[in-house]
Amino acid sequence: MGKRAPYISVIIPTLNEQENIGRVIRGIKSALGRYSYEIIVVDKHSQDRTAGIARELGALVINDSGGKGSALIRGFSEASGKILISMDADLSHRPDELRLLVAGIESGYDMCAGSRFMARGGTEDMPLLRRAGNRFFVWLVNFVYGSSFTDLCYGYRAFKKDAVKKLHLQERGFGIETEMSIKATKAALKIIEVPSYEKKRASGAGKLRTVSDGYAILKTIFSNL
Ligand SMILES: Nc1nc2c(ncn2[C@@H]2O[C@H](COP(=O)(O)OP(=O)(O)OP(=O)(O)O)[C@@H](O)[C@H]2O)c(=O)[nH]1
Ligand SMILES: [Mg+2]
Repeated sequence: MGKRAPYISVIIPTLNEQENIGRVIRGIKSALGRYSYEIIVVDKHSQDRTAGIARELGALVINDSGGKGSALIRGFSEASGKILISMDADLSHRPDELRLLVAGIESGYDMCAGSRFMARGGTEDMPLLRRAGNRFFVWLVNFVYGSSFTDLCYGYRAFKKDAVKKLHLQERGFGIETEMSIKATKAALKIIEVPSYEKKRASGAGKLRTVSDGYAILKTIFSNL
């Protein structure tokens, strides 16, 4: 991590991820070695050693009491890179895909979103109900907003910093990715999807609740009309 203003900011929301966060940060470091970058961990007052481990490994740790969306919004506002990347802390997102996300932005796109459902993408972390829900939401968003996404509720993405500012993101919870995609479409941002392979959460408990968070995502879809 360089001392100059970083080129890339990786923003990681965390809630009790002590078994995973160290490996994630080390993975980012080896993937981004030749770039200048910063790692911002936005932690919801984890009861475990998440914050301590992240700090020891050189990440900037910020506390935030809200949900995943709140953490990402906070992280984006604190970031000083030109390219901002959102990434989960549970090793679902492979650090070796970071360069592909960066390449999307360097090619001139405003948002480069990982997709599990395009050729060479995939997931090993999606039970049937969530898969069906995501598929329905992708269809609904494309139908209502005229977009052509292949994935929606997936948080491994890169943005041009100026583009994030234009989105005025508000979602505090797991609706954040849906909001990003809808608002990027409405703002006519240049969007590209790149294949991503989502691994199973390495350790610890997932925080998303399929039914209640699914309902929140549905509300997000209609509240942005
Ligand atoms: N700051 C913050 N981070 C959160 C919160 N909820 C989840 N996270 C983090 O957001 C990321 C995604 O959450 P997950 O629990 O992995 O959600 P998911 O991938 O849909 O669920 P699993 O498939 O079960 O892992 C992880 O890095 C979590 O630690 C929260 O309320 N606040
Ligand atoms: Mg996860």
